[in-house]
Amino acid sequence: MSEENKGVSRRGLLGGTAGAAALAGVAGGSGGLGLLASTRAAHAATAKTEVAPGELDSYYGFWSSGQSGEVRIIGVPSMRELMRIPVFNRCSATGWGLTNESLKILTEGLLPETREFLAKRGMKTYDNGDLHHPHMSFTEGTYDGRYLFANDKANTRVARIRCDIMKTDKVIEIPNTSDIHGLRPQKYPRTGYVFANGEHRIPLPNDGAVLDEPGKYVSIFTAIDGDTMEIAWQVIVDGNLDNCDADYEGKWAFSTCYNSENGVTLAEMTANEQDWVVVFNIEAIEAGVAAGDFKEYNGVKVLDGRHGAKYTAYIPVSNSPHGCNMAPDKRHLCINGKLSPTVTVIDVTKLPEVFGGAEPRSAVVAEPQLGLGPLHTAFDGKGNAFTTLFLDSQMCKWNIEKAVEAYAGKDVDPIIEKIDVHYQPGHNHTTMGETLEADGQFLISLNKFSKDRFLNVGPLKPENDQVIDISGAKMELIHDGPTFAEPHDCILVRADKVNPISVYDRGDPLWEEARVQAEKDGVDLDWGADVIRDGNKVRVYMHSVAPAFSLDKIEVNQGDEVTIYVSNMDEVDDLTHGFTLGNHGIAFEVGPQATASVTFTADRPGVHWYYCQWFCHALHMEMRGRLLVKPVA
Ligand code: RUQ
Ligand code: CUA
Repeated sequence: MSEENKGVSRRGLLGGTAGAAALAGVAGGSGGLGLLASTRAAHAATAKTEVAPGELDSYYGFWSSGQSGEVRIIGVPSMRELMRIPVFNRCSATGWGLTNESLKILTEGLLPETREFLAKRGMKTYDNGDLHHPHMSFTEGTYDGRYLFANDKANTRVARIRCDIMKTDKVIEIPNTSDIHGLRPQKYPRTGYVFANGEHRIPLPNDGAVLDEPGKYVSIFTAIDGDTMEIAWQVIVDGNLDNCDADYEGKWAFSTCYNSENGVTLAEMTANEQDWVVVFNIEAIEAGVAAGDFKEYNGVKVLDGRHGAKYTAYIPVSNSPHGCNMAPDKRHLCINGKLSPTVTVIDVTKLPEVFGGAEPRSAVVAEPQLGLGPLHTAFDGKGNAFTTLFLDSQMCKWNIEKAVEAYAGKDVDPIIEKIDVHYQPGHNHTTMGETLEADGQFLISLNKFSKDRFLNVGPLKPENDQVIDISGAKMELIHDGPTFAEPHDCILVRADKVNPISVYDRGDPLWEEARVQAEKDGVDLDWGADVIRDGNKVRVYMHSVAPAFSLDKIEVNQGDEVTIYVSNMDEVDDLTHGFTLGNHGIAFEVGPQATASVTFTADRPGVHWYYCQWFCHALHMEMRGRLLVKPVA
């Protein structure tokens, strides 16, 4: 936090207008005039975010949650939290990480060595994650509503969420690399590839043979097939990978690289004046794969894309660039300077010449100086860009074409307007801003600190996501939205692009294993009320129709391995049941027309009640039964 921010309350500084901010400054920033002005501005602004009771938001916001490991769905502009989708975390409400169905998804994509490592610690999968970048699948340059993809920086994974049911359906661990950070789907012709950056450099293979020899570490760029969630190929690069994006023609992917020094300490990593952006030539890489120009590590085809390779180009930019954002004009790629006050604009139509031998910086067509700490840039689809200034705690609106003219020597100022946002904005995002349908309605500023902006909740403060109306000539701050750790990023998707179902299809592949087992056991998974004994394995098939389970008593012996399948046969919208088994750490959700199951060892003799924990009926409290565990002598 900068010196300025330490002393001064910013609560009164953030009115809707520059005038209010100036007045607050005069008043010392601690109430008085500034607070009044900002209160007035807030009243006028409320109308724009108000979505009346019963009315729907116009955008789905998909929010990352950082170290919480989940994705959250937020209605925009109201900023009402609509849902949480567990991904890399363990969820008490839904049973994610506990049910057999979720454990299958969470474990089947792990590397065998990881499974072994976790088993030694008594774990089946990780129960934490660090989810930074949620992005939707694309078709022809815009969101297609099929999937969301997200990275886990903590445990080197990538997950896919099905947007028809808003549940995670694939989680894979990425081999040969460490700590996936930047993640973006291919925009054209479709996704296609999901590009993922391994941020931290490690030896390849990382088996202990190389330890304190950083010169032998590598960073790896991964392309995942978004349809199969298998790894298509990987490319070794020089430097550290950070954020990435793809173009609108399916030709290129880009990654910002800091640490071109290949250092391992802060001083070493920031020594050079310049780092670079790496451009990946998709066609050349695919040809290299077809021609066999790779080595296999962990069953993955790994190409060498270090300096001099035909697969990559390294374009020098200032030290430690961060955000990497492709503009919807299909032409301009914005590389955010972070340590440098500039955004470097690359014209992607000049990239064939760079691959043909032209000087790499010849593709740079603008480099506006915007302010301190540019991190990420968003677009309005009208030729303007909005860049977060982390150190200045501002949002800077600038014009791309004017920046190009200024770089060519013309006396024009590309900066249109700057407004104060709350402390230290990281990502920002505009409505549909990373698609060809960018519509310039709202801009979100995801601010890392909230400090004095809300009621004090103790030393750990929420973050503050602010909504800015960008539809008019002036930016207008219209809403603050506190959020729990740590929304890194979000996307704003026009509501008509997303069409989830309300009731599951009984044929959904999610519970395929239950279906197969029921068939083997000769029972009806839909309408079962059966207990099948198979040695010391017991399989219980129940269904639920409000307000009852089809079994109100289950008898097992101490030491039995018990699997309980619950099928919710209610066909009504919003009629979710649950299954909680008391004093066993077992609870999960069963959506309408879904099946979910859990397996545990019945090693607590006695009477244990199970109950439905999802309010479903006037007799919801009565929706329960007993598990009788007979002690073995
Ligand atoms: S990064 S604050 Cu993890 Cu998206 Cu830029
Ligand atoms: Cu079923 Cu509550």
